[in-house]
Amino acid sequence: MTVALDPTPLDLKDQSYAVVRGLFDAADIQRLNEICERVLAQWRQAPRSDNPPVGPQANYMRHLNDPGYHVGYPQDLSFLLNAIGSPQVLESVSAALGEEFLLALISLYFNPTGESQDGFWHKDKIGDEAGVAKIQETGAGLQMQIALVPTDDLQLVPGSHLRDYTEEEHAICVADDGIHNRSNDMPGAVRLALEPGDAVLFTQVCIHRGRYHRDTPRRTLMLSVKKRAAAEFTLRQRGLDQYSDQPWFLLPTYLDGVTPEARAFFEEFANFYGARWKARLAEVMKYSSLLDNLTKSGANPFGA
Ligand SMILES: O=C(O)CCC(=O)C(=O)O
Repeated sequence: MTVALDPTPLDLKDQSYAVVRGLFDAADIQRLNEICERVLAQWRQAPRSDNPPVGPQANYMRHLNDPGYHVGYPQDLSFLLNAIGSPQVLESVSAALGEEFLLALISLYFNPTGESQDGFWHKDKIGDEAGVAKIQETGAGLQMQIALVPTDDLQLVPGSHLRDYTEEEHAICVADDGIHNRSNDMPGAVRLALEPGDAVLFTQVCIHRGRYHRDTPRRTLMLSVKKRAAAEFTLRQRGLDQYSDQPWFLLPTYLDGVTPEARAFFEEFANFYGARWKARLAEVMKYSSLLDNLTKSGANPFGA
């Protein structure tokens, strides 16, 4: 009998994905799940960014590590950061990429409260960033999804990151303005079944999609990382974007309670983007003090 084995992090370069079983134990997953549930409830009431919009069709939220979601719960924030920066997470990512990498962002995927939908097949649009890595086969970065409840909502086509779309894939993903891109007939697709504490890593440029069924509970924490070469390229070309704009890392107490190993990972991110966040802060200060002075002087800021 042949027993199918999960691809390991070293296999990501050929397979587009890897599975790590039991990355976190049950107690850690329960705690992470409670934290994510609380943050999700707050996000639904008072989102701290408008992308994606809150609503019945929402199925993910960004930046769980925004401290605005943890006011009064500082230990939740440090627990989350310690999990994301834990040795087992960073070692798995490092083995998969084989290259220096930085934090990109932390997200949560969840089942919608509105209509059920099968997601659309796609390769993430990362543009020229895809071409700057030293090891092309492991891509520009990756996504690591950590199951907080049992899930088989992620599907992907192994090996599809190494090539363009086949004719059949093109017909599903791209042709006719994408009207077939939720097809359930993608050739060669695999569905990833994860138990709580298991993780899947996958490269953004493989063909993949999620499933968003109202009655299928989903709580999946996602760490996105970028290779340093890709982060340098994108920062040079486009400056900060909605993902890298995480100025809360400048707060002196932000990493309180974070272990030295995890701290090193996050400090690298903060050192990389810090000057850009500070430059933005200086602009805001310049304009807010101007506005203050205009208001005090009774002037109409929009007058001639
Ligand atoms: O897991 C999902 O629902 C989809 C994830 C996805 O499309 C992505 O990370 O680009």
